Amino acid sequence: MTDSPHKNGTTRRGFLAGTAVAGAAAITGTVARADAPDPAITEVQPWARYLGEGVDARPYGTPSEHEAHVVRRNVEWLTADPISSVNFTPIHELDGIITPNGLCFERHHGGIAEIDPAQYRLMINGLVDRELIFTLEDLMRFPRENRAYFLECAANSGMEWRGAQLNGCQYTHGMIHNVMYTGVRLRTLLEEAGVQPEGEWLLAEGADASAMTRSIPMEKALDDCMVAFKMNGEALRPEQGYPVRLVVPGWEGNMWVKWLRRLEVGDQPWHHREETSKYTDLFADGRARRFTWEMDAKSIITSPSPQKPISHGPGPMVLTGLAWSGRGTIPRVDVTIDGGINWHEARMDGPSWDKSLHRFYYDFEWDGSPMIIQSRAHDSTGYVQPTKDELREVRGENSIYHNNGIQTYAVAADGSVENVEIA
Ligand SMILES: Nc1nc2c(c(=O)[nH]1)N[C@H]1C(S)=C(S)[C@@H](COP(=O)(O)O)O[C@H]1N2
Ligand SMILES: [Mo]
Repeated sequence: MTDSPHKNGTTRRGFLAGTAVAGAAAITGTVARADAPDPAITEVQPWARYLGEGVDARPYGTPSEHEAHVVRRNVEWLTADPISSVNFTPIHELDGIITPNGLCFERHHGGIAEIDPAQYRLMINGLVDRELIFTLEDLMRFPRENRAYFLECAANSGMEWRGAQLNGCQYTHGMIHNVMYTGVRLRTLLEEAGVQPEGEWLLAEGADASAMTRSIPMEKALDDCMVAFKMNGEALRPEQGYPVRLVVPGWEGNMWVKWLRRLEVGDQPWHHREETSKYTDLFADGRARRFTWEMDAKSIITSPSPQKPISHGPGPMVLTGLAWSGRGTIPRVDVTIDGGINWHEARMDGPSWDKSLHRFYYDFEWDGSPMIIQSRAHDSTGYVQPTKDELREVRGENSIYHNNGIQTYAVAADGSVENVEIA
């Protein structure tokens, strides 16, 4: 076997040679321990002294008890009550691009609807040739597809418009998840109903207590929207709209109606609370910015981050994060560790799918001194993620939604990390 070049020019041979000398790790730049004997490897450990649980002990598997801290969390003072509220995906603890089902952030306006799948119905009415009602079983008989898409709430990072607020990317960027959906193209169902020529808008309505409704232009409905019943291979979770939710790729999460019960075809957009007030962006002069559905390109370093400080000393380290765009893929992410003086092209790894999360890494040798770290996404349309100040120049500081500005972290010599802004 040949020596494969390791990062920083350290080779496999260098690694092996290094293990011969106690304390050589720092010198060779390897991360493995050489200070034997290490009881964790030389002693028989407790878990090897007894037979473990058998195959039927855990019919539905859950994470190790040592991962109990990896959970969705909310910020209690953010909303008045947990029924119309939000919690956040622990993105600082995850890797790759897929969000595990139990960790997908939740945003409900009227709590979780608990729907009996046998009583589930989806209705298509309005300007159609045939008004239709589908059962869940009916939906399963149409050709289906599998696609991974991110869902980002338009309010993600919304607390940060006036300056650095919340210490942790879970809270500042965790209103996002990325799931592999299985479902039927919305187009297939609309063709079954026969959309009439004047039918230019679609009203999607949820079956939950909030009966949330959103207007969606027919062009988008006929493009890549899905009526999904599986997430990451299994049934949707109740929190995510069981048994059926609308998937509106690249567009703000609010349009992805959960517990989908009705689709009405009309000739103009509907006007209602969600659309006219809550999810409207304000410009500095008070004018409103409406119909801002596509999510702009954005990125966030997930580790190191305030909840994920550096836990080791100087030497090799992995910086990683997520990037996404509602308009396509992310061919490139830049990373700086000196507050923007030098930018390095990050290493993209994993699938590069349309309107899906992308994973980036920057593998480097940390010299142990403080750093100012940032990431900057470029999407497949050529759009480059703006700084927060560039965004504020256009949108002012009274905005809530669609904050896709570059995040800055200050890393101290002890490895702790803080959410900051630099001029
Ligand atoms: N029926 C219904 N659909 C809904 C909502 C809701 O409250 N009711 N919330 C919306 C909002 S604002 C967002 S951001 C997403 C959140 O999806 P999630 O809970 O899967 O994260 O669902 C959207 N769909
Ligand atoms: Mo949302």
